[in-house]
Amino acid sequence: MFKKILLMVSLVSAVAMAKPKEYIATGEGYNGSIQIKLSVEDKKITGIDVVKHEESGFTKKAMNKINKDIIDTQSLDVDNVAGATFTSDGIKEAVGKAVAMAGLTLSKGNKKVATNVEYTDTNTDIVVVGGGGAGLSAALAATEKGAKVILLEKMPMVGGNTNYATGGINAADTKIQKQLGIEDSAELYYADTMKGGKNLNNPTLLKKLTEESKNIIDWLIAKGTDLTEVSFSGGQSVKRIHRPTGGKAVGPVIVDALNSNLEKLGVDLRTDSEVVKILKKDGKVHGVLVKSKGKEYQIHSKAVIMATGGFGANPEMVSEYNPNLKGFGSTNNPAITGEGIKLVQEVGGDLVDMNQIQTHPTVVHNATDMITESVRGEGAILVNREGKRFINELETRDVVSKAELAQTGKSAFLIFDQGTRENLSAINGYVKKGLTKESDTVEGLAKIIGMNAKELKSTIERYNGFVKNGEDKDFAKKGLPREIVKAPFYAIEVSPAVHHTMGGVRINDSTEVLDKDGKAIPGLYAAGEITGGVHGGNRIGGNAVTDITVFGKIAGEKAAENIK
Ligand code: MEZ
Repeated sequence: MFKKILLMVSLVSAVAMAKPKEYIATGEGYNGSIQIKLSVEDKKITGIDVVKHEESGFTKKAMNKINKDIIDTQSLDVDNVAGATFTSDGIKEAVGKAVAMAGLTLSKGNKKVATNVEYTDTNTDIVVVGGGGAGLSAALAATEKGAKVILLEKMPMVGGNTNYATGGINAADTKIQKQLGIEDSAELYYADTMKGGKNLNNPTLLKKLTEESKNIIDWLIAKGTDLTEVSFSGGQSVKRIHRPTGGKAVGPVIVDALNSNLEKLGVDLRTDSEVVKILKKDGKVHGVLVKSKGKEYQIHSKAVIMATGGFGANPEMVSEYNPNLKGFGSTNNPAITGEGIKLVQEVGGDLVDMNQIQTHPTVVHNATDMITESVRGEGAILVNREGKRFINELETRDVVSKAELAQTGKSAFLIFDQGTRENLSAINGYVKKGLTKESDTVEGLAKIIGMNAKELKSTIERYNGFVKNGEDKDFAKKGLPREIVKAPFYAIEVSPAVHHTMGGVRINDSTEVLDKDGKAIPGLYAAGEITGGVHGGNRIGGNAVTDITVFGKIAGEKAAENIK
């Protein structure tokens, strides 16, 4: 009996000894702390689990990749995941601390990360090129219609520019607007957008966009997207920009929801996979040539959907098409470099409106961080260096950008209060990143930003009077949600930077790519910022997300129907 107990005790302790040791530590990510659990066995890292974090859902893949790379190389000298730099750094910081607790010595030098997937030539029904909002919508819609889809993304993770979309998604006549008592219609939405686009928008595409907008909100919500609030954005005559609860950034929420649906359906998603050629034979597109991990292979398909985005992060292409923008910064994801547009051109696709490039007026001065238009929608004013307002803050982006460039120093200051911050959680991210200056008094704020305190105070008091009376007597701004009264007060110096390329591939309202004669190229579709015509000469804030999801979904559905 005694022997039996002894045997059991030693078995239990053997099991206990075999268990890896665990260490908990935290690092700072983009939205807050990231807590990890490091498992160590035989002086080696055997596991890294993210226990708690506040990062956007789309960073899940980035975290998994960093963790895997650290384990594979037993080193912290691994590359950050592009587009998720803060998250990558946060993980590394936490792992570094846990490693120190464990007393481990890690290898130095960026060892080559082992890659286990090597692709070879293959067949599918539809290839979707680009894993941003348009590509994810297209892949999901096509899969739901029964097509076999391969989704290719050149970056290590999905989301593209959509991961950066903050303000929201425009839609008219939606159930949410009705619940909130906002009267709107597809016709009014069309009229606002056509006016904002300087009457250069393609009427057929715009009609489709505005009519489908309410359905896309229903579709996105059905896929798990949180959209409950509606606010003002520039150039809109009613509250129309839909966003997640608490004013969270919209893009990551949509990417997360669509990506989760694709994962559930088991769609073949290949990251780090760049398309270098569209294959076309006898006038018909039949696949793509893909470069992945230094090797090329072909995917043969019945249709190809191009959803690679615009060219806002390609300064050469921007200044080639619009020399006035030479030297401007960009808000775009570094992946948005326009190769997809060139690939479509190579197979005969026509381009439209290529010189129509938009700047966003509130980008941190001399940096690339976009401060969402919703900050103005929620009550911020813009003042110049002299402390004076100079424009209706909710004018269209071209108008506000131009007015800013005419001020001393070619920049302006966004001024808002704690009331605005409390209604827009995106601001918490700006504060955490150190983009804001703040003070408990207007005078204190003026001092910090080097502005005449008396002038700023009198501007704010005058503006608060307009809010009280419901009329902006200086600039006729519509939407005066709150006075600037609640401390602390905040300022961010901003100036315009390239934000959206309105031109691109010519399509019809079924998203078929058209050639110079206006004929559809069989088997080739395009959706999202790679296309041109929807936004005309100036895109209204909140219309990009509508564009990518409405036309992404149409592309997936049409391609799936047409291959039957
Ligand atoms: O549509 C946009 O680009 C948008 C709403 C940006 C923003 O200011 O948040």
